[in-house]
Amino acid sequence: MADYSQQIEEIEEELRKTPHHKGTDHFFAKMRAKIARLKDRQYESVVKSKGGGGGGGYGVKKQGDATVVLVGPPSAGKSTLLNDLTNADSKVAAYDFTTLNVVPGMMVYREAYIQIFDIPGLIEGAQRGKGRGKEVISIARGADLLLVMTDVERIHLLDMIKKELYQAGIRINQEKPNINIIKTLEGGVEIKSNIKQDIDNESIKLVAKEFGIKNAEITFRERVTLDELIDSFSPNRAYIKALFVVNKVDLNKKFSKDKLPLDTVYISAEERIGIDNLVETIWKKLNLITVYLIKDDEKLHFNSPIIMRENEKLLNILPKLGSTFEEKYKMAKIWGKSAKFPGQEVPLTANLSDGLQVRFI
Ligand SMILES: Nc1nc2c(ncn2[C@@H]2O[C@H](COP(=O)(O)OP(=O)(O)OP(=O)(O)O)[C@@H](O)[C@H]2O)c(=O)[nH]1
Ligand SMILES: [Mg+2]
Repeated sequence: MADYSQQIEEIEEELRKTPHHKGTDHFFAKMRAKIARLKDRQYESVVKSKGGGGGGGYGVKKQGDATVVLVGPPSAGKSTLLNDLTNADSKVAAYDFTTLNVVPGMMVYREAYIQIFDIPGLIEGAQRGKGRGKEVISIARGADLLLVMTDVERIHLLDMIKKELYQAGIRINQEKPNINIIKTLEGGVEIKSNIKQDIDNESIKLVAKEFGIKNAEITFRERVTLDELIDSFSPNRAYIKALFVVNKVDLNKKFSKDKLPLDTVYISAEERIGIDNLVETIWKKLNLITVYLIKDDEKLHFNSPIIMRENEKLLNILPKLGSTFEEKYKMAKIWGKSAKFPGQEVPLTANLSDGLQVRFI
């Protein structure tokens, strides 16, 4: 395996020595893209050697309606929390690295099956493979929601975790940059943007070239930073929602919440303080909704719920019913919040809403 870390380190060192000004803009764009490319290759080689991404080298399968992963430093109380929330029995102890593998648990809330993964602690340098870093990060990439967790005594470690995740290509609570890249056969790189960009066209072309793109139409629909531009070329970026959790509030009631996001959740996993609020916040962050399928011969009811996501459409229900259903229906009757009147007939491209009752016709 090529020594990517050393190459990355050498370029980073060179950038540290180079003054940043207009005259060195192009050099920086090119080198930062080069680093991103090397990190992608490094990641790909690790995934290959460990046999599969997403579920990761641990060979755990995603199940249920959504997957939540607990990330945090050793001894933050991740396993204690998993045991609170699910039927799992993950080992808890007062020393670091008690958990050495992925321990799955299932939480049932409002009829949704939410899978929760407890994983080994994440330490500084994880992204380069320290501790069980690579495996931990590959599990985290598969999450629908990350619970980024520390305890009252070590709130500063949230920044370390954020940094490690970022370095590993995970973008938390961030939208994918609105840039459209269409590869073409000839004509060089054509750049279209209605919004003035801070990055000049030459830098954009240099970044594209680093990623092996010589001909393309690149359309910007928003103003982006150089990092966001590089992100949009990289195949290994994961955009994942995160919720910050501070544990062990029983130990210290007077810690400062100043630098923490407003929606941070404070708990004591051991004394079960704040757990109900945490569960409700997880549910909200996942944007899950419940819809009810009404068969041809049935009256309206709220039995056999189907868990969907807020941004999905009626047609996204069909694959869950079985392969033969996708051809069969073209319309649906709906009852509930998003129906203009009870039993409104709508096309399958109509949006879902929580509590909606649906009869396909
Ligand atoms: N006071 C207090 N202690 C807690 C709380 N939650 C967990 N602990 C203790 O903290 C220690 C570590 O808990 P674990 O749940 O094993 O932590 P972990 O994050 O899974 O640790 P690793 O598996 O090593 O990464 C244990 O001694 C727990 O009893 C809490 O809310 N309050
Ligand atoms: Mg543990």
